[in-house]
Amino acid sequence: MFTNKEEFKQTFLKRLEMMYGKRFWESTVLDQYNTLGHMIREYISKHWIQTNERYRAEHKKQVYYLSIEFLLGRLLGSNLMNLGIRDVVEEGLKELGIELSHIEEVEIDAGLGNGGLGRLAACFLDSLASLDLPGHGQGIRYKHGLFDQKIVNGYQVELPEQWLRHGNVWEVKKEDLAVEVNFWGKVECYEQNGRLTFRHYDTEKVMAVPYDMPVIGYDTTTVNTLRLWSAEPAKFPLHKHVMQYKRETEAISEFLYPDDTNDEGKILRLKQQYFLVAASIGSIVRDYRQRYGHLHHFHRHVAIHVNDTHPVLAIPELMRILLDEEGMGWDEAWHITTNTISYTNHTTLSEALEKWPIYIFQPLLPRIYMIVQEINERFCRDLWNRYPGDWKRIEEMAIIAHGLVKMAHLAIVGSYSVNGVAKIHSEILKHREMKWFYEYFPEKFNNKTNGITHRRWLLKANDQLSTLISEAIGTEWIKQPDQLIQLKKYTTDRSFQEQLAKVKHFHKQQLATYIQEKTGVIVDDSSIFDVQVKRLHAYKRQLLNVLHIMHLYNRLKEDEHFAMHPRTFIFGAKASPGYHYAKRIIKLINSVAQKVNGDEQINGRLKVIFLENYRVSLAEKIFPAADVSEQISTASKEASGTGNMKFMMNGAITIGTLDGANIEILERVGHDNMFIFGLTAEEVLHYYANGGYHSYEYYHHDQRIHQVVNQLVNGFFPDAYDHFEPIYDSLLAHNDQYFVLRDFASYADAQQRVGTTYENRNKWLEMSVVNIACSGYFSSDRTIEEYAHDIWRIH
Ligand code: NBG
Repeated sequence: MFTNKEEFKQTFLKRLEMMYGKRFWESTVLDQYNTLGHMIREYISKHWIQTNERYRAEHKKQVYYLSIEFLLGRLLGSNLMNLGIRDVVEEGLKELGIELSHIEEVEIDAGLGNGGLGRLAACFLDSLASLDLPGHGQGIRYKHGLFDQKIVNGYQVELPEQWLRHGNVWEVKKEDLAVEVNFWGKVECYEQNGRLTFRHYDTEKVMAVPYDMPVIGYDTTTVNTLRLWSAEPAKFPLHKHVMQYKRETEAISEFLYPDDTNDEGKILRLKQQYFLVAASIGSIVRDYRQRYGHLHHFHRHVAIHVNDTHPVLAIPELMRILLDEEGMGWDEAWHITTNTISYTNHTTLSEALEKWPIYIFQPLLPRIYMIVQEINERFCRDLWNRYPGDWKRIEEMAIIAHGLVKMAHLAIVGSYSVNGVAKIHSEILKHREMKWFYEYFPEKFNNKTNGITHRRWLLKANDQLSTLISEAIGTEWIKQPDQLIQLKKYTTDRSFQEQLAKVKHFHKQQLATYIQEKTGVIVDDSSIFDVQVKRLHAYKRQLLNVLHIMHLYNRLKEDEHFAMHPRTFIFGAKASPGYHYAKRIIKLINSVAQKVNGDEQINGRLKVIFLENYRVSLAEKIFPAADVSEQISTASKEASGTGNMKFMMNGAITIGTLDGANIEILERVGHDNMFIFGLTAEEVLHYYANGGYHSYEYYHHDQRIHQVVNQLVNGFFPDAYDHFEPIYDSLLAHNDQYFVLRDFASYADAQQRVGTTYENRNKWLEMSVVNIACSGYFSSDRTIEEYAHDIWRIH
């Protein structure tokens, strides 16, 4: 299409005129963005087709990654980079008088996810394509992704997100590939040719219409597919009001649920889950039938991965197709299903374990419910044979019990692989949360420590650091991220350190400018940028961070000789709209910010910034500018974390607990290059088993704690007089479930070490180099290679 700058310019101008019927000088940035997007689509279309043809011709086993969330962010920049045409395009545009970066900024993030789980899915797609692996995503094309967050008077306000308002250049609607999905209705059972046959009738039909997005690998011609399903009315039913039917149907793909731990709006949520699953499996099976005719060897050519329990209905849905449509017997259908499906667990928080009341499940999905019942009965019978008389165990392990369908149990029973997302998390699953299942199915359990795509999070987000690395160790690391380890040679190299410092400072200046634009606050770019960005959740303990900031502020006020390196504490976090406690923490951060930033007496040594609407594109600006990475969850609670890896890869030093993947970061960098504090998971779990601890004692005996906790309620924040009482109560009256006060002293201590270490510039830079050097392991390429080899068996 174009091979050099001149050709690019000509094509671009011609395309723009054709698409918009105007001259280049009349065009808007949005016109230019869309033009570029179309050019890229055209550029890759041949490879997209060829990739699919090659997979067919070679009879490659295909992986389908089913996920209720894909947190993609912006695509223009990463697509240009992966195609290797970024420079040509950038230079060409420059000659036309436009900055590529301005065009990139008009793209609205595709925010079809809440946090870690959704972003992991996006990183995995990037790695699959970049490693030339036949793996595709299937998800829901929500009309509105995760809400836009505004901060008004320090409070979070949610606005509907509208990523599709200017259309989506990356997608292709494939109306001819729509799949019909059935809800409600009745099931009849009759005998045909000597076997029981089931018919689901009088159903409400919804059309699932696929929109395909190309997933472009880095420096390869592989283009995989992310298929997002949109709900549209099918045949209008007679008995229902037409408008009501239309509304109810479209509601299915209207909103992403803004909660990453538990779910509301039960029926709609379950509808979304079945919609995703029925559409995905329907299209996978249709495609498979065309290629192979029958489904007897389905599991040899197809792997279906369910990302957390949300798509777990894939198990009974595949059974339904094999039994009712293919006419297979139960045993064969079960064999195929349980050799096709694999499952990842992403949390042990009990409030997040999905359980559906039968009274909701059964009427909405009557045939699926029958199949789940049968799976449950057969499983319980097997348990009875293995543990005769052990009623308690069987009751605990059953898929259906006490009026609830337990989705995690269904996932384990109906899949061949169950994995956690970091070593400690997988161990907790095996030995605590799912210990009976581990005892029964030990061969299913395994660990796959999460990763992040170093292409977006280093190569794209931090061009300057990438160049510096390549100048030092060559460019192999881009294809083989573990080669970053070569950087270890430069740990004490002064000149390398200085260049690294320069890169960091550049990004800090950029972020400081952004902060000033957005908040009006001027921050010192030579201060320590200490960052905590992630969803707001009690267990992630943003509160511990804030209380410590309040303590620092108190010291600065009380002791004019108190010496500390100036710090800028930066937060970014969305709270689920119904999670009132989390929203109060956001207000607290903003109240502290207001107090601290406006106080001239402390002479700018402390600043607190809350950046609103934290999302992928903002994250790309933040990670490269961070000095300190806050990973301070209550040990045992954060399954893995992936932000921790992004910080590390950009040279930030972690202050963290021994939780999730922090532990594996520590294994690589060692205690000299990380600030570890707080209770261990074992200690935390021991406390829980013994009724918790006495937070009052810490409140009474530690003067610092006493002071900051009192300040929550004594009028210290006059603009929020009663607002922080529930936080105060959570710490004292409710005995501090997340051990904030218990870990306070240890955290304050570690923070002090951070401050003094930073003053030793060379030592700090040395640590930074080590962190970058050791970060290659956390590339999602490594993770995906493990999934491909151990779970999916694809090449
Ligand atoms: C999250 C965990 C994180 C983990 C991501 C990705 C959910 C349900 N879980 O610790 O809390 O990094 O999943 O695995 O979003």
